[in-house]
Amino acid sequence: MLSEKMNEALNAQANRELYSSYLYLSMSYYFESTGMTGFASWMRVQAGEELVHTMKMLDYVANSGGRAKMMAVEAPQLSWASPMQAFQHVWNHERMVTGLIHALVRVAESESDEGTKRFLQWYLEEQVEEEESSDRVLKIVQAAGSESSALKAADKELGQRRFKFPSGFEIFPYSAIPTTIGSLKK
Ligand code: OFO
Repeated sequence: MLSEKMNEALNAQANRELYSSYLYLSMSYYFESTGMTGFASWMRVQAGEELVHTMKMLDYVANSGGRAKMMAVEAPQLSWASPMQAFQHVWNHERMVTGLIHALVRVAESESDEGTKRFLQWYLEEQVEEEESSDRVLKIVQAAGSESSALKAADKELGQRRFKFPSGFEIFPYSAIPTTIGSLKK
C-alpha cells in the first residue's frame, strides 16, 4: 500500500512524463511543419516512449493500492529557432527528468518504501539510456550545423528510429493492469 505522500509524488511524476510526451509531440509537429520528417519521426517515437513512462507509473500506482489521478498538463513550447536548439532542449530536458527521478527515489527512501524504490530502478536505468541517446542525436545535429545537405542526411538518419515497447510492458490491452481490471469487473 502506498503512503499518501508517495502516491502524490508518483502522480506528480506521471504528470511530468506526460508533459515530456507532449513536449516531444510539439517538437515532432514543429519539425513536420518545417519539412524535416525524419526529425519529426524521431520526436514522435520519443513522445511514444514518454507515454509508456506515464502509463507504467500510473499502472504501478493503481496496482499498489494507490489512486492514479490525472492533472492538467502544462502547455509545451511550440517552436524552436533551429534543429540544434530543439535537440539541445531534449538534452537539457532529459537531464532535468533524471533529477526528478532521483528526487522520487529520495521520497521512497523517506517513506521506507522498498517496493517503490525497486520499481523506480527501471526509470533510473531508462534515464541513463535517454541521456546517452539525447547526447548522441545532439552531436549528430550539431555536426550537421546549418549546412542544408548535412542537415538532410541527419534528418534521414534520425528518421530510422523505430518505436519499441519495453520488455514486459504493453499499454494495451487492459491485462497490463490486472488489479484494476479485476476491480472494474466487480
Ligand atoms: Fe521519461 O524519460 Fe524522457 O523524460
